[in-house]
Amino acid sequence: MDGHIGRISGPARVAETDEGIGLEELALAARNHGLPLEAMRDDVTPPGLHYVLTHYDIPAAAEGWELSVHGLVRTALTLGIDALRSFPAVTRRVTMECAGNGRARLSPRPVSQPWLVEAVGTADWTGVPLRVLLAEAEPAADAVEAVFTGADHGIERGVEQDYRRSLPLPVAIGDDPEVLVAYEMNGSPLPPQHGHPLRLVVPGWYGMAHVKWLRDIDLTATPFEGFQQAVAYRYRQSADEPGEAVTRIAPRALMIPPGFPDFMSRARVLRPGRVLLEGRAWSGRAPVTAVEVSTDDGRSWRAAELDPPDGHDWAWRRWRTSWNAAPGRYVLSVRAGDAEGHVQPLAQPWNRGGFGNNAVQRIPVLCLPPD
Ligand SMILES: Nc1nc2c(c(=O)[nH]1)N[C@H]1C(S)=C(S)[C@@H](COP(=O)(O)O)O[C@H]1N2
Ligand SMILES: [Mo]
Repeated sequence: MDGHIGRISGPARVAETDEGIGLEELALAARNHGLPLEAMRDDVTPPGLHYVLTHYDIPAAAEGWELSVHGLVRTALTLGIDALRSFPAVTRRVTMECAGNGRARLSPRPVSQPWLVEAVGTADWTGVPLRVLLAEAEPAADAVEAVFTGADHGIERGVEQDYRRSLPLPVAIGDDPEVLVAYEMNGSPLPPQHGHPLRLVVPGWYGMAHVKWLRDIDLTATPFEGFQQAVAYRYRQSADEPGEAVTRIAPRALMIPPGFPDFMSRARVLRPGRVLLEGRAWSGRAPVTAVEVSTDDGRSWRAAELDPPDGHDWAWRRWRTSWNAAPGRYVLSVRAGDAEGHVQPLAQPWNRGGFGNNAVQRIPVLCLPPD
């Protein structure tokens, strides 16, 4: 499972690759999928091309779905979809990225969904701000977290459980970013794989926080210690340290691979002359301020042109530059930096779960001799 971190033995040894684990990874990779990088041409990811990550099975969305808001509140709420739709709707453009994006490049490779760099997508999400629902419910003074439960479940470490994650109350009721209880994606009801009929959208946070098939919100007096919070989704080097929680998205820029593929040489092939290099950049921590491109495998860098802010503060931004390609072999890279000074590293930030690996993308390119 994404965040299934119990089966590797630390940086000094390679990951286990027995048949059972190999098949588990194949099963995950067969049900989930990434964004074809050429889909970064679009501001909003076209239907069906947004990445998908489900840990368990997609639950049936029965008629009469209800969201319950309870626990440390003055007024417990039970809201059907029509009741949620009767609140003023807001739409936010949000880039979502799996915390495991980049995992497949790590060495040793943590055994889990083997993303290269494609676990990302951008959608217009419509729904009700969570803070509006919580204001109706009136949290008690001693509430510290909101715990969100999805309708899907499975067994983790021998214990059957629902997919469940929490947010600190200040994040849940914050207005920047504003957390949404969403019922539409790109103007249509949520598709089954993206959480139909309800999901959480937490702008700027890695995917695991955006609980799909949302059916329950519980306000609690103590921090949630469940599997997907306290065991999975922690940055740790060894199994016995508590580690740090995985929260916001580290900056990343990606390039649409130019030219066309040659699977034998694993290089992109193109012809000499001017080549448009373009892609997207994002950060869940602070606005992206700079994007740089390298054509010599990271030895030298030059600035790319970054689109100005367009009011979608939690969505990726387009960047582009042009390159005069001469015959030869190259490795193209791109890196983003944000307003808080975070810059993408050249080397992998290794951890047991393979989270937050935002090492720069490398694209081998072969530029052919002139025709
Ligand atoms: N209920 C539930 N919510 C979930 C998950 C899940 O397995 N079950 N996966 C999480 C993870 S790890 C990610 S990366 C995102 C993926 O959202 P998407 O499939 O809509 O792109 O959903 C999150 N929400
Ligand atoms: Mo994820």
